[in-house]
Amino acid sequence: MREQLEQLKRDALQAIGEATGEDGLQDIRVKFLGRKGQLTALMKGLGGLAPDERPVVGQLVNSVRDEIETSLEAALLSAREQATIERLKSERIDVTLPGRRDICGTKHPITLVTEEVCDIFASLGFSVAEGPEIEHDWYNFEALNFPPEHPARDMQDTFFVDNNLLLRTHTSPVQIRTMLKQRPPVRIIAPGTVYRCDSDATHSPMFHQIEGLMVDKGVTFGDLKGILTIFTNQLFGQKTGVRLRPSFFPFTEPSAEVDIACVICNGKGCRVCKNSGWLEILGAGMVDPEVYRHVNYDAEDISGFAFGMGIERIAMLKYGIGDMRLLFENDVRFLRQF
Ligand code: 2NM
Repeated sequence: MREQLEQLKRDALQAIGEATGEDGLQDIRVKFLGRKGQLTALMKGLGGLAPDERPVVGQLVNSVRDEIETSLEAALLSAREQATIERLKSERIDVTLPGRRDICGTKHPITLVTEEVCDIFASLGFSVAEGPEIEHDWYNFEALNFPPEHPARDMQDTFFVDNNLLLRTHTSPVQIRTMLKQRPPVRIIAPGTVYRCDSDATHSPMFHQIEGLMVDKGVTFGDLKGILTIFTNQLFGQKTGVRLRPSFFPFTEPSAEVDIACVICNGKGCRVCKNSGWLEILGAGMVDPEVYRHVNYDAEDISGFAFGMGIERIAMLKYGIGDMRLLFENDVRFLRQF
């Protein structure tokens, strides 16, 4: 029995020496020390020994178990250490490698121009107002003094949703809604998407506008000219020439078109300005008393001006974009440049 115990110990210690990894060592523990292991099997023989031999051999069993146990623990410890070293080696990262950059979008030129125009008018005391893109005929035409038979009200020019519902053809209904909600002083700009039944190389059925409105006691045409000159100088540069030409809109009287000196040829005449040296960028005028009547303002008490501009045209002039369709194709090779 002693011999068997010594042999078992030698076998176990050898196996421990040859084992690789934690799993192998756990298998050895089961094989030699487990409930159905070799040492347990040997202990069954204790009963067959002479009574005076039992304690001695019993002690030997204990010491063999302790020795195997100690050796196993030591081997397990170093196996775990080795595993950690291997893991750290395999997980090592090269912190000097260049990082992967997030793909980052850019703002659309229409957004950039809208924000810039809004910022300029914010600095002049205007706040941003918004409204629905599907409008009632009344807000889009009637309140703005369009006569019942005006051509803009035609199916040819306007997208109708229903009898009296349409896609707004300008953002002026936002001004009407604002005036109905709020008494003067009013100082707002209304940026937004508008729709017209028109589609060719130079017209998109969906485009963008910013309109503005200032109403207060004693607002004059001089204020209109001053504010819009400050605006064009901020947007296109201090030395940009500005001129006003008489015009007509149903909702303003008098009305004007605002030109800037051609930003391409500096007024000398080129293809973009059709050799005139001037570019039309704004429509404007003193709000017609008929509009005030529709929103219950007293035209004897207050006055004001309004203006409107197309964002696509301004974006094309500002960034030198030759074809408007580039603004709607959303080709990232184009958009990435902004
Ligand atoms: C323009 C030109 C001139 C305009 C007028 C109004 C309102 F609601 F006050 F009557 N809103 N926008 C206006 C005036 C718009 O766009 C070319």
